[in-house]
Amino acid sequence: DSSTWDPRKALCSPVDWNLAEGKHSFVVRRPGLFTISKDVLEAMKKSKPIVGLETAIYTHGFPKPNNYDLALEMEATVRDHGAIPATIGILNGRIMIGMTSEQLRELAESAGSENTHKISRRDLTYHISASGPPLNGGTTIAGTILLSRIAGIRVIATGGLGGVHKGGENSLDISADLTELSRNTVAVVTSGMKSFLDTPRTLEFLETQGVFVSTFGKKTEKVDIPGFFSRESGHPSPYIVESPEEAAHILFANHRLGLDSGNLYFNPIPEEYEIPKSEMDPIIAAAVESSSSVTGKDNTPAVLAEIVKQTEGRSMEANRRLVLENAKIGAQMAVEFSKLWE
Ligand code: PSU
Ligand code: MN
Repeated sequence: DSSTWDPRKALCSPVDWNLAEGKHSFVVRRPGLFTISKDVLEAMKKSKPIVGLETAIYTHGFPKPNNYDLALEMEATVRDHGAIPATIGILNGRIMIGMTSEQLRELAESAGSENTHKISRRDLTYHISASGPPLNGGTTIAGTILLSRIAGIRVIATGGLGGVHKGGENSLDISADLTELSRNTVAVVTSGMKSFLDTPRTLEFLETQGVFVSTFGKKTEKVDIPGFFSRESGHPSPYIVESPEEAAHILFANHRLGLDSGNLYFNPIPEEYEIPKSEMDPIIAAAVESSSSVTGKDNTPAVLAEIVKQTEGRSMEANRRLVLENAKIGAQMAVEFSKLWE
């Protein structure tokens, strides 16, 4: 009975039943590395729609205790819209695909501690195999994409996408979110690149990498790539998608062709929660400036913390609202996708 399958004891993965049932080809051949929550395992077995959720937003985006509250709200929103949430992260050196609320609490409360890190592709193996104290990790979009792919999860809902940083043509600071999108057929629902990135260069990079880039909106209107806190960025979206159903069809076609590349679905922040671009631009510019000495993966959290400070928390509330909207759209896409995959 695979519902009692324990990755720490199992000699083989649940690959057989998953392949037999078709939808979630779970090809983990390294027992002991993954812990799949009971809910997610059950959903995989029954081929129910699943939405992958990242955790860097809890460990390195939202401060405590809001991070834990948001984790619960995200999961509830996915469920309210007919899908099962799979929050993905590293807890005590184990890759978690889905977590209980106690596990979510443990990860969220460990934010800021010296053994809790931000996990992209290059960080993953160290955290599950290093000697020393057990490590925790919040997976970035890149980390979440690659783990979702392994687990057969097709749709991820998140807040802000990493990209090419301003000055990236010199620093070469380009998020692994972009390269990971280029090699895994997973759909990512996001509200824009993080506000302080170089949008045109990020779009160029995504085009080169063959990533499908779209924004939800009306095809008869001009639609921008959203600017995260604001709906506009001044840069038109390459494609416009009108509904989660249409998005699911595009993702499905990508799977059928076996292109191996990812899909981006930008979902602009709802008008009532947006902070106008004119207001955010100077705040962002100042935050980037004051964090310019912080390099590598610590730069993003430093800039975000400064933006929260300068907006007196308004940016955090906007972020919360948009990420919950994305959980809803992600769930609707996963539901539509599962109808096509039948
Ligand atoms: N946007 C936020 N908070 C975050 C992130 C984005 O508002 O914590 C995270 C996401 O997990 C994203 C990551 O994948 O930042 C990108 O970081 P980097 O630029 O270091 O690749
Ligand atoms: Mn970077």
